[in-house]
Amino acid sequence: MRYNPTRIVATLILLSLACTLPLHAAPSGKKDAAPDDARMEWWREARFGMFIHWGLYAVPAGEWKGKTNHAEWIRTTAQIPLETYNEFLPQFNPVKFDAEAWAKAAHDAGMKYVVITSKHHDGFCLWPSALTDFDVEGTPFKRDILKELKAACDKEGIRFCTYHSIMDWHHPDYLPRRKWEQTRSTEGADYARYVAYMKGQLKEIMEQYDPAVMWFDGEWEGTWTHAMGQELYDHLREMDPDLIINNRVDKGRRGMEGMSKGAEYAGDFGTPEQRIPAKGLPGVDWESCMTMNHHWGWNKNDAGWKSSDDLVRKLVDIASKGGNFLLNIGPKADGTFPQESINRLAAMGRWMDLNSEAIYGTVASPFGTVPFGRVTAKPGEKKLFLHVFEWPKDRVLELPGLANRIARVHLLVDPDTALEHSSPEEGLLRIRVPEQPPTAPSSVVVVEYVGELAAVPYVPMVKANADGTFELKAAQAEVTDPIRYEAARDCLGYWTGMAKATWLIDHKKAGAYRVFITQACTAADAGTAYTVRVGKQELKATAKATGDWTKFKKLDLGVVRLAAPGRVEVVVSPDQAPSFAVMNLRSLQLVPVNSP
Ligand code: H79
Repeated sequence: MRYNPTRIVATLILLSLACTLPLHAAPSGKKDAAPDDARMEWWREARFGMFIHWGLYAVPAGEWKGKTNHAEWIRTTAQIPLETYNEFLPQFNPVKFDAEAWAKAAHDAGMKYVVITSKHHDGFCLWPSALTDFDVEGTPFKRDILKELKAACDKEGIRFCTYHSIMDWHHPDYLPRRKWEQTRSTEGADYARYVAYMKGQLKEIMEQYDPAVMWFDGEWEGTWTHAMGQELYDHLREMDPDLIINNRVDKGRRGMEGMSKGAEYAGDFGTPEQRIPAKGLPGVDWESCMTMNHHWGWNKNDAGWKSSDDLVRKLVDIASKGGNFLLNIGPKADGTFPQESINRLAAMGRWMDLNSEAIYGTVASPFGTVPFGRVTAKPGEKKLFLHVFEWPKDRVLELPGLANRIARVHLLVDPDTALEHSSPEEGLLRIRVPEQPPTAPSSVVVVEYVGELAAVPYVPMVKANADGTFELKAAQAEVTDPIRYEAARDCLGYWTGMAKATWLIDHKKAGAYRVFITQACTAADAGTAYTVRVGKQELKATAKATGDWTKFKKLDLGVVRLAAPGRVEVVVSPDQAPSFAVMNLRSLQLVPVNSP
């Protein structure tokens, strides 16, 4: 077979699409919408929460026998025998633990809920459980960490929630054993008895600490079944009808992408881990959980901290797609948060102090990712919040895709000063903004609109150069599937079907224009007939061989006449299905012809 990089890349892209689509399905089964809306209300409003991974693994702090890349998985990643791991019990004495300081740090960062590991995969319990000795009571510390944190959260007005691992590397009845742990006998082990133990512990947690969310994990091993997940979901909801439960209670999670595979699986929200979905997921509840560096549990050697600016923009990105951000802290063995985490929480809090109105209670906007940043929406208040990451140097902010009449535009931090703006024209709203961004890394411009929010597809309009030539670049085209803009080659590629590329030009001068195309095509694939339509006029051509997909040539296609000034659509589309791909298209040019 002939080596064809374009074909290979196209195949890879199609394959990766096939693996990730559809992005989501309903996260949960078997319930009627209305009561769920009431139950989910606070959670949807919240948008920002704190994850806390804390347990015995804070003692080794990620390091074992010279290797430094461990954390909460250390018992397995370092293959530590059970008796050796138990030796962390007498070493766990976090005397500086101050639940009120933790809850206050979450509150001041703008977080509305806290999810703490009641038990991680290692099986260690942060509360004094009557059902095991492998708990905080078995350490010198003895204090009930969940109880203290629950009280502190209540005081700060933060919802207290718990993470609980289904997988358990400590309980003798849990199965399977790790592969490297085959010497630990499974004789007499009874998984059903383990499930009863876990349910007993969950009952303790529910009764003593009344969590608002039960966040399950470690559900993927074969011993845990869909029937068990559904049963546990129903059981917990019966104990507390308001309880919110993540989708890892059941077996429907689609890997680390985290959304559920279908409505037959239990769980109230999807759980993307260490990632943010590329697009909003309308009508689906989801929460991206993420670390501040590369580990969940405390790792003293991990210096890979995300910047505060990055974290603020991630929060905005997630909110603009309709999700929650569950941002992790891995407290140290002395009971304090790492200073790097404290600094980042404080920075996010300073940003939230000025901008939280554009986060809390917002929903995904229909605009997706826009050139300047992201957009959140409050349809009930008829407000859009433009989160500007890239502040425009020319002081003109452009929102593509809005069709509504505009009531008023202002900076979120300066509601009394109305900003000048255009009325949306061809779906483009232009706003005059001050020179400096008020709250970098993301500054919020509020757009109050009239009527129901109406988003329209937007094609940026191309204006003529000084000499009257229109330069229609690949990057500016509006394309249909499967055409894609290839940045590396600066062209429209993957043109393997009857797809079209469209530009809109804004011509001021009537007259004749000569049309040129800059394209590339192999000899084997050349010859596809296509049409360039300029307004109502059509030019017919065939894709020419240029030697290679990466060798571009500029070709003369003929002359068109543009009458009275106005907007004209320019469309390139094949007349026949290509045998492989139509061409790689870099640009069109419309050059004024001087003699009339
Ligand atoms: O608690 C933190 C991690 O310790 C825990 N989840 C976060 C919140 C975590 N457990 N495992 N992992 C992270 C990564 C493991 C992923 C895999 Fe799988 C488990 C790959 C294969 C089995 C889950 C199930 C993802 C794909 C299938």
